[in-house]
Amino acid sequence: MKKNDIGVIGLAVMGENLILNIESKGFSVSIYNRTAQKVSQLLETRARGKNIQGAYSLEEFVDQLERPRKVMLLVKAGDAVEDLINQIIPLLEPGDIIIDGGNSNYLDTIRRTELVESKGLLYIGTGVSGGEEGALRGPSIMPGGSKQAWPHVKPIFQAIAAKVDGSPCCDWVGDNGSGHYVKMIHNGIEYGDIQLICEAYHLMRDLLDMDSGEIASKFAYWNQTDLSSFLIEITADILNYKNENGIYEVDCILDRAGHKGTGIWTGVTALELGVPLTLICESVFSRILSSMKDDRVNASKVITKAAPVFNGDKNAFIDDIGKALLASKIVSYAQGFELLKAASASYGWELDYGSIALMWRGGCIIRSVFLGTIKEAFERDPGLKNLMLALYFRQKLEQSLPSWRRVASTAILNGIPAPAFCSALAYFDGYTCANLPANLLQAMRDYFGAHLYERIDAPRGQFFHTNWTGKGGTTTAAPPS
Ligand code: NBP
Repeated sequence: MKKNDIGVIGLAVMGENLILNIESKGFSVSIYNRTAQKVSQLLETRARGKNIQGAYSLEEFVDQLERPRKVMLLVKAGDAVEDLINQIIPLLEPGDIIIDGGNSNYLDTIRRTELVESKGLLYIGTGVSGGEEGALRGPSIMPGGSKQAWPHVKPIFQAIAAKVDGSPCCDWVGDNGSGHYVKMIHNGIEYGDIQLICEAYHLMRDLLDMDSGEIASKFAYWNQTDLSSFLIEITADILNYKNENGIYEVDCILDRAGHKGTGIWTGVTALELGVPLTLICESVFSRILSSMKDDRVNASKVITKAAPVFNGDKNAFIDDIGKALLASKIVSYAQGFELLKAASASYGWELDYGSIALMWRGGCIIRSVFLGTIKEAFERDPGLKNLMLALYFRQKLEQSLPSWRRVASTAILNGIPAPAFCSALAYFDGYTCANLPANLLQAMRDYFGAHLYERIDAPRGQFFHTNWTGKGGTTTAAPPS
């Protein structure tokens, strides 16, 4: 009997839809799930009559697969992945491939690649983005790990991935944990995009006193501009949605944001690698602050502050908000790509930034026209120092600057929190400031800890210490390496 092209373990929302997608592209699939009932359920419903074969033990599952076997896990990240890898390794033969398609932490993927390769097998950790719809109709797929495995999975992955202008939103990312790292940054950027949209909404709702339908029409308009993206599009849909009582559903939703941790991982790696990823970190903190609903309600009663008042030109300010959205988004992506560059250097991944932008251009949650422009910028200049310096983005930032400053300052003056708009602007101003006050900072560090400093009139790398009080000795801390 002919063996199957690939096996998928995990029949929740991602697994089920990805299996149907793979089968629809002409590949045969074996399926397995810890709770066996889900296998028969799927076979009797959406998989009925399709080239999909169920297995009720891992041994049976492995036996159904063509060699080199391709075993894809789509289970909850963490212990489930760990347990399954350990169970399946003894059942596989040299050259077989284990693929983790969940949102695993890239550090786990680095470790697992080493473990699996040490057993003579191959490992791929791949980001899969696009949710339920993407999994079924074409996700963005970001695979990394054992490069020898790529030719075996490439035909399947590129067939099922989203396509933009005929190109699949899937390509090889790099060694070990790079695929999951890129997916993590994707999720971090998603946090940033969502936070910016929410701040724009907040200003229109609470400062300009617009209802959801009115705000929806502005997002629908922005979706025809440089801001055109999946998230802007669904924001218009969501804001327009009325429930059975004729009330905008969004007005009935409790303002407590959830998250599953990939934003936190992104922030942690940014701090570790020394990249100022301010907008994404503010977005994570904003979700955490939103979850403190009871504290916020209490503080709003205890502390008095003036209500927002807007006396200006409403339409002009809405236009300002659109420009602030675009400028802040440019900063967010500039920061995200800076982090990718730092990680690439630190882990030796040799990431291709244009290719990553293309992978995110379709299929995934952050898909947008904007990513096409990022791809072009990196294609034109692969060594681009910072995305903000590319001509298109530089011009957009310069054109948006007055609006962006008006939005940030108006939000602050009216007590409407806009941490993503404001931190993006502060980053922009910091990045474009030739002379920051860190001279004073260095002096303080030298004063209290003899941490040394460089001088503007001496070569970089030459360090000085001053006995600021006349009472200290000449012993200093080691110069920075
Ligand atoms: P879930 O993350 O909800 O995981 C459910 C699956 O994990 C079920 O098949 C379940 O089996 C299995 N599982 C669990 Br839980 N513990 C297990 C264990 N110890 N051993 C074996 N199997 C175990 O599924 P999902 O939402 O489809 O997501 C799958 C992966 O894709 C996750 O890493 C997720 O973060 C990622 N992802 C999800 C989305 C999305 O929109 N949902 C988007 C992108 C990426 P059971 O049926 O026996 O309980």
